[in-house]
Amino acid sequence: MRTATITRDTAETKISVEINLDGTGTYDNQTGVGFFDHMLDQLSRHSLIDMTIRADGDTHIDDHHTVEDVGIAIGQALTKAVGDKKGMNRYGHFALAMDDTQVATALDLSARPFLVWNLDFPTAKIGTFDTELVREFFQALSTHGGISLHIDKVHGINSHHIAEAAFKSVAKALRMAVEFDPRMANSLPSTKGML
Ligand SMILES: [Mn+2]
Repeated sequence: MRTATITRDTAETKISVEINLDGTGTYDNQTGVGFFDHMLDQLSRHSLIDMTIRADGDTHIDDHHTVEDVGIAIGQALTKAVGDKKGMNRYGHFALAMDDTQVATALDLSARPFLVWNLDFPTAKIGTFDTELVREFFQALSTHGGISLHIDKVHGINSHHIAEAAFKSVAKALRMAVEFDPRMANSLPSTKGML
């Protein structure tokens, strides 16, 4: 089983993340930010990566530090859990439809972080949640997970659907990328000799 545990303690947030890449999509995510928990649950459920996440952050200010730092910790856990990447697909993509919305993700677990963000929201808030934090989360995940992460909104008019389709689309693409390709045997998905 490819598992990792990360704990991260700063003056702004205290976070623990446990993941299992070879899981069944079982989750227990409690960050103190309700909408964000809903998104993390989607990330786990549709990637089949088991996740247990706890965050105690300075949400009396706003949700920014908590969302960003959970992104950092999940990224670090992912980097640790994929190990040497031998036999792994490495690439993943998924165009996900949700009612009015379609979000397409293409990603590469390349260890070369790069976020291409082509997604906007019609509203600044989803309930009390700032929609701009969705980008902050994926920026942190990309940087600390070593992911070339391209997220495109194809269309969509409802902010809740747009955010949720983004998380689900990334989840499905991650599911593909971390999966083993039996024909690769134990070789590295790169001609460079390292990844
Ligand atoms: Mn929802």
